[in-house]
Amino acid sequence: MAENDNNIKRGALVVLEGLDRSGKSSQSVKLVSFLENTGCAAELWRFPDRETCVGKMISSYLANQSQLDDHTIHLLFSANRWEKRSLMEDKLKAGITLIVDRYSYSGVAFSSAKGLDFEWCKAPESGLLNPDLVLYLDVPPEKAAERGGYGGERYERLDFQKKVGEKYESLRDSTWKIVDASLPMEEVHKQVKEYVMECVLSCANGKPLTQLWLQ
Ligand code: T5A
Repeated sequence: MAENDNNIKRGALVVLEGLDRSGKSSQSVKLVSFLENTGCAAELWRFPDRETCVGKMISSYLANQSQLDDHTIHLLFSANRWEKRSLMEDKLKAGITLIVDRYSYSGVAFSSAKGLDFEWCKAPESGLLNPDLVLYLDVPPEKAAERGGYGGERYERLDFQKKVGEKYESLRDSTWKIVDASLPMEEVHKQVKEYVMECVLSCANGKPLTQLWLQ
């Protein structure tokens, strides 16, 4: 499928971001099923990937079953993305669209909201694959907190989620689309699928695969 590394016909790298309980997982599942129904090869990915050795350490930390220094857990989240980078590239070059539930932006927003330096947080993410589209599911933290299962994990506190939302604002670039995620689930799906179809078509026609946050 590849023509050359500058302009390859490939799958799209689509990332969903947002506060805890903004609806990322629900929308990711709906998107993959929509794409498959239109005959487009698509896979659902999520970070943290809790199945790897690194992912198990992260999962235990998030469940408050272990304690780690803030810098250490930040680097583990990043390592968890690096360990999947080459497989992601292979899939995209094979024409498979990846719908990814959280990515580097979560890494930077959550760690910098704890007080770590913003640029320091970005550094280990530099060189990962650059998403073609970032869908930010925008919901007031108070509304997200009313949704099912909130409060079970380490970062699910209203005051902290407000800070995370501010950090996300500093990360926005031209690949981002802001979606009103306080609307009913089907309406949110309608918005996101339009953005995604446009992106999938442009990657299928040939688009360079670039790297994130390189100087
Ligand atoms: N983290 C993550 C870092 O600190 N650094 C990193 O590098 C990374 C990758 C785990 C935590 O790790 C942090 C961020 C997180 O705190 P996670 O496992 O993705 O990340 O945790 P959550 O974001 O909390 O994932 P959730 O699955 O819990 O939330 P989602 O996916 O945003 O929401 P979803 O779809 O599961 O929906 C939650 C509830 O809301 C309802 C659903 O039915 C469900 O009950 N809902 C709606 N209700 C009304 N209207 C809508 N539009 C709705 N959409 C969903």
